[in-house]
Amino acid sequence: MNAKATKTQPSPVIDKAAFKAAVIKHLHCTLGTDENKANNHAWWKATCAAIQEQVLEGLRKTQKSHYLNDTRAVHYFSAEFLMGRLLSNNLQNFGLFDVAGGALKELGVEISDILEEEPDMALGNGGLGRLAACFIDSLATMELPAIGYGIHYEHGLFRQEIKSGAQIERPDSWRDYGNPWEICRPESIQEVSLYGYVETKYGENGRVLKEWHPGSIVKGVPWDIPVVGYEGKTVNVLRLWQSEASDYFNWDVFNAGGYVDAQRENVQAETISKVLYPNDETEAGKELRLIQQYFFCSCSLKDIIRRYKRAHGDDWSRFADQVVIQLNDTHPAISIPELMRILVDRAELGWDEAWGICTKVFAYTNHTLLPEALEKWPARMIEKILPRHLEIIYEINHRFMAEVDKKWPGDNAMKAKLSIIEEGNEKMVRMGHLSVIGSFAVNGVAEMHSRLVKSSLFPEFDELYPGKLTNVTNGITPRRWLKACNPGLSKLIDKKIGEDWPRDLDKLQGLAKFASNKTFQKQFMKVKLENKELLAEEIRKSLDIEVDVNAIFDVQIKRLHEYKRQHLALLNIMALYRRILENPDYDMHPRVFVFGAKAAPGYKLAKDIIFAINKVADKINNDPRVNNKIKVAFLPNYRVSLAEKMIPAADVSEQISTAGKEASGTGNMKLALNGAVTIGTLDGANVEIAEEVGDDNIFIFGLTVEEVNELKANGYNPHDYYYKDPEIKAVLDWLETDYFTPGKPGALVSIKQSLLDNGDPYMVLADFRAYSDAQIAVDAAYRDKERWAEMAIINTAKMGKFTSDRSIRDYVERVWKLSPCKIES
Ligand code: 4GP
Repeated sequence: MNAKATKTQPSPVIDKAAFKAAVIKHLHCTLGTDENKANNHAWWKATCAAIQEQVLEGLRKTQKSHYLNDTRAVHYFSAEFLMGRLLSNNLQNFGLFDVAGGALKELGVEISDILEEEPDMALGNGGLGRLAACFIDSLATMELPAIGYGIHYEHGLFRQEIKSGAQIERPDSWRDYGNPWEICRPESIQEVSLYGYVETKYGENGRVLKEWHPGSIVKGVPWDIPVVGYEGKTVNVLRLWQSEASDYFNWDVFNAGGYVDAQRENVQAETISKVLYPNDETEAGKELRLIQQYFFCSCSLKDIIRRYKRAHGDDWSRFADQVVIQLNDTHPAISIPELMRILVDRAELGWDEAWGICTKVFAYTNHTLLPEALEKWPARMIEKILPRHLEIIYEINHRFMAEVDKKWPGDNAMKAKLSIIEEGNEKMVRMGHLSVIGSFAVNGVAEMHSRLVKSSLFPEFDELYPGKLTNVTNGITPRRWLKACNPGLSKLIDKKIGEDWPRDLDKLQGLAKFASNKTFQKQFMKVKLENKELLAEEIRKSLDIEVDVNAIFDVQIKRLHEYKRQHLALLNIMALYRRILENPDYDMHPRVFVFGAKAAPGYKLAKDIIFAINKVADKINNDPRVNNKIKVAFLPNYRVSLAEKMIPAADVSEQISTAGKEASGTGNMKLALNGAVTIGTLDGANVEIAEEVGDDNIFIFGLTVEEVNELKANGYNPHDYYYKDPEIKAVLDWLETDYFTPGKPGALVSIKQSLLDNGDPYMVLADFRAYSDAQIAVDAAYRDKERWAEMAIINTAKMGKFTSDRSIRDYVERVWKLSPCKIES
């Protein structure tokens, strides 16, 4: 190896002997056990406690430096943070992974075993929540003052079991045996008001004063999760709020003999942070969900204000210089009227001054164009839970309507279109409009998505506020998604181009010149093979299916949704199966189709698709005529820690959404970074991935956004494809028989119905032939081993753009205007 390696691996802060001593100390003094009695769980906890010593020291120094420098900070408001496991990440970031591994080995413990003890922190559904986790990793790594704010859900995303092919949801209990990372901060408890009524009073000079008399008060208890940056210098905080009954409210009832009533209040209050809603990209409407949103926003704003006041007292003039708040989707949009309420009703600022502050503080990220995902709340519901906020929303809207009238005089249709309030049978509050109006910047999450936000979602807002709508393409942290999850490839890269790529991912470009080097190709593909062996083992353990590691590992991992089109992949698998049955010599390289996906519990068709994949898998995997050319493995309970095992082993990355529907995608980036070649549509960030890797190193197929729109406008009829293409017809008809579900004909028919009777809303049939042909091209390309290795290497080499450090840099320059803060030791 010939690299002029720049050595910037984090240097270990303590040595093996000291780490070992720390683990033993915690085994004895924190856990009250010893080396002979400890099981893996105890070893895991003791190891966490040992590294937590370093983490907390870093946290203390960071907070002190931020305070002394009175730093401007970003506050990332998100209802979801999909963190996954933290031990390996924290060890890596302190440069202590090998040290810990060595220390544990001397104690007779394998680090890989104890890492498996950690439950995933699954406080999110999918893309949006995992993005938040990658962003706070980058913020800490880039030494930027930042706090993540969210909800301390007692139960995260459900655990998925598969029974007879169908998804069963089980509760997730990530904190059942204690969580070693989190720190409770009772000194920073906040109180949150709900329900009640608003009293209007008149103050000096006839000033109208509003007083909200809440019907209920709950407590927000903060739990801090330290977020360690790479090289461990900055340790920021993720602050998650847990709801509890307010003492003051319950004791009154309790003392009056109402023990049961007091308990009921307790239960109601604690329900707020009990569970994460398991829907991604689906409509709102549930009262508890709105309460959750308000609860964490109100706690977080009060926390920010408390911190600000400690430095600046009642002088609000610097608030917008010190504070920027990023709204991760519209879920935290209720923060806008809440800040207005605090400024106008509590701090007694005039409306214009308050609005001036507000609109310099908030920025909003849109993550989806799907109409069903654009949050709207019944005005009546807001009025009941947050009566004062509804008044404020009306006032914001009233003033905004005047602006609209100035721009488009007398245009009532325009007013109706842009209003925060949607009139109809039931008055609804459009949270997207509120977010755009109350923010100084609005961004989409990939070039194409941001273009569509401007041209189809908010075109008039773009006209009204030129420059407010912008783009920040998503990114992923290479520390978790390459360095930690793929040690084999990371070490190979270190040797080839040096060790500083986790901080500066553009450095991976240096691999491109070795892409056609036979020796490097062999080394690269050897790592891939080893990763495939590990995944094969996982598949064997979990599903009792044997897969050939020389087969193409074709991976589709993401939430189950019609627009992501797992059923398109399924139809192609069925078509391949049929071709083999019709022609036993059908020429294809063996392929293993690996799926991971959770369906929202109430999303019937998504669950039917999971069932269908499993039923088709059963049949194909056990049919000797297939001769092992196809295997299908649906791995249950897809989550961050499973993704970390699947991604390094993938040859092919499936990114096959209907063009215009996937805002960005981030799995596409993780897979390509680990040397998988994408088969995908021109959708979301696939477009930018294609730009980076070049057309020769990606398989693009299918309708473009323009073609999708044109076909829709001309009256798309899926029956045309059904009757024209005999293979499509045969495969869809197959779903109606009992071939895959013996004795139960029609068990899979809902998929056929959605594609024919229901009009195929995501144009699966229109794209089927192009997809199937692209898969044949993938097959051919894979057989040329050297060409394939070159493609895989180029994919890794060209992913520099997709580090979340670059996304954060874009946010800092375009939106947040933040400076890093050096941490004094
Ligand atoms: C997701 C989008 O579907 C995905 O394309 C994007 O990469 C991700 O956000 C992060 O921006 N949306 C959601 C959601 O997860 O719940 O709307």
